[in-house]
Amino acid sequence: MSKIKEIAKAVENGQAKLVARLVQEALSEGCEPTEILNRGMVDAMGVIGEKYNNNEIFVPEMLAAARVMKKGVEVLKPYLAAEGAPSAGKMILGTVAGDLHDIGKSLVGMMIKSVGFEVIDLGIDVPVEKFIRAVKEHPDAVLVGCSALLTTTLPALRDTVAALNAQPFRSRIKIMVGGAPVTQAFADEIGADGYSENAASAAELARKLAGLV
Ligand code: B1M
Repeated sequence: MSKIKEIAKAVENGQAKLVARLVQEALSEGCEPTEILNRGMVDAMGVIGEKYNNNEIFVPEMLAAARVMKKGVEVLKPYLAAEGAPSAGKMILGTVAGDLHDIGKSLVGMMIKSVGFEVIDLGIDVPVEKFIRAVKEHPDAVLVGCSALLTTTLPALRDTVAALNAQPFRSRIKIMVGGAPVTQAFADEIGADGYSENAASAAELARKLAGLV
């Protein structure tokens, strides 16, 4: 079995210590960090989602897989995000109210950091007011990123963007949204400035929205 497949299996089986070792070994063997991330771990989370849909596994197993993925990402982090790069601007980021999914949002944050932004990560289950407070507290923020992973939290995403759109500071920020159930059409409909499908394209979009490209 290739190292990448071993990593995927370790994520699926909830083996945190094993995944940390395998990721380190894969890096030493010259595997690309993005390949380890996408083909090893993100694809495995897709398999976990499928199994959950088919009632083959339940929430505790999903949680275990998420913990393992976080361990693997910890090992990969220095290879994905360039720490200490000059700041391209400041971004406020969070997963919207009612939504506890943080892996995708955190990966987006890491990739955006890697292209030079300072990222203020508000975490998960972030109420509208907290987004607004953070933008007020950081007058140099140029981007706000909102993540939603559940179809049931799309209304919270809509409310968050609507509330940000109604603020006097609106003209100084650009709003970007993403997450599995979010589409470009939905982003347009709710009045966001941009949508991206994954963490790599989110970093490109951040640069574009900030006027850097
Ligand atoms: Co949840 N969950 N979950 N879950 N969970 C999903 C999302 C689901 C698709 C699984 C399934 O049914 N197949 C399903 C949603 C169905 C739907 O609404 N359509 C689901 C469900 C139903 C639930 C619960 C309701 C289950 C329950 O309790 N009955 C519950 C809800 C809790 C809540 O939030 N209130 C729940 C709970 C959980 C756990 C807590 C157990 C755990 C999360 C732990 C954690 O994050 N710390 C969990 C997990 C792990 C998943 C799956 C398996 C994996 C999510 C993940 O981390 N993916 C997921 C199935 C799946 O995704 N295939 C699932 C990997 C990650 C890299 O991808 O998050 O998509 P993703 O992020 C991507 C892009 O979406 C994009 O870039 C990221 C990186 O490339 N992106 C952005 C994300 N945010 C962005 C923001 C941007 C731009 C791009 O700009 C700002």
